[in-house]
Amino acid sequence: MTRLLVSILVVGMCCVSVAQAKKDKIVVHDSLMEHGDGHLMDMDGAMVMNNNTDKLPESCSKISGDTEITVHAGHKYSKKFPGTVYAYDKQEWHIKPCTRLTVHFINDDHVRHQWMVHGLPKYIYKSGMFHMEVTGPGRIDGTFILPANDQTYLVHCDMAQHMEKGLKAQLIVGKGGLPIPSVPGSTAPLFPDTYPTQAEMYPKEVAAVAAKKKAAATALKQVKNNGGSFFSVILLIGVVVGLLLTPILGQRYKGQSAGQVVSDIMGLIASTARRGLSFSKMLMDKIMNSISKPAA
Ligand SMILES: [Cu+2]
Repeated sequence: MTRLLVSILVVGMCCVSVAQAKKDKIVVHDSLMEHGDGHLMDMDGAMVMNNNTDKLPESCSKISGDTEITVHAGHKYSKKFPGTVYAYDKQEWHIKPCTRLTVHFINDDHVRHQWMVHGLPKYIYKSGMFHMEVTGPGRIDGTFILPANDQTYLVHCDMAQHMEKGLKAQLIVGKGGLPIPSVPGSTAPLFPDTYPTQAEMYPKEVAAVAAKKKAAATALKQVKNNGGSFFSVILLIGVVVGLLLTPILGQRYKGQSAGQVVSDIMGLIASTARRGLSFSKMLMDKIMNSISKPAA
């Protein structure tokens, strides 16, 4: 019986592993349809835009050589960059000018990822772009020819938030140009995160809190020095009540002028006094009635 259960368990685990492996299997998209102008697509979410194997950029007299790179995109590559969700396996590629570059782009995730280059000559590449994308685990191959000038090109995934979450890199041709900012692990961020102290962020508010604490400590000290006299206790209670009421009143009278605040407080006092008098009168009437009422 035990052997039977162990056998069932082992077979079950094997089935789960096989199913997972099948799910993560990299699909090779090698039967793309040519739609014209270097636009290649299939029905399974794979696409290359502006594929170019033979049109020379004006700055090149000939193709200097053929180079192939394999690029991975996936969540697992982001682990070395805290705060990111996705990344390419590399963040920089150095390529010689006028190279015919073939990119084997592999998406390791179960989402849609792209490898897009921007800033290419628009007379060859529509919108100045070379674009590859794969939906789900899969591989796609595309080729383009780089110009002769030393330049650094932005590479990214244009799916919403994917670049901001780490899918950003740079393609450095020749000596390169100005670096692309905020490439994870490679270049300085455009908007660096800083971690200022509260005192640096809110100097007035922090100073006010410190002043209140100091006032409370001074009052307490006076109470101790005076042996807890009646007036000192009253002073301490006043300070504590004041400290407690300050944020409440501050919230209530936020944005109001001093005149408005005084007027509102006077109104509150008058209203409270009227209610107190009214209550006292009602109480007195009841007492008088009960006294003057003849006993049954
Ligand atoms: Cu993506």
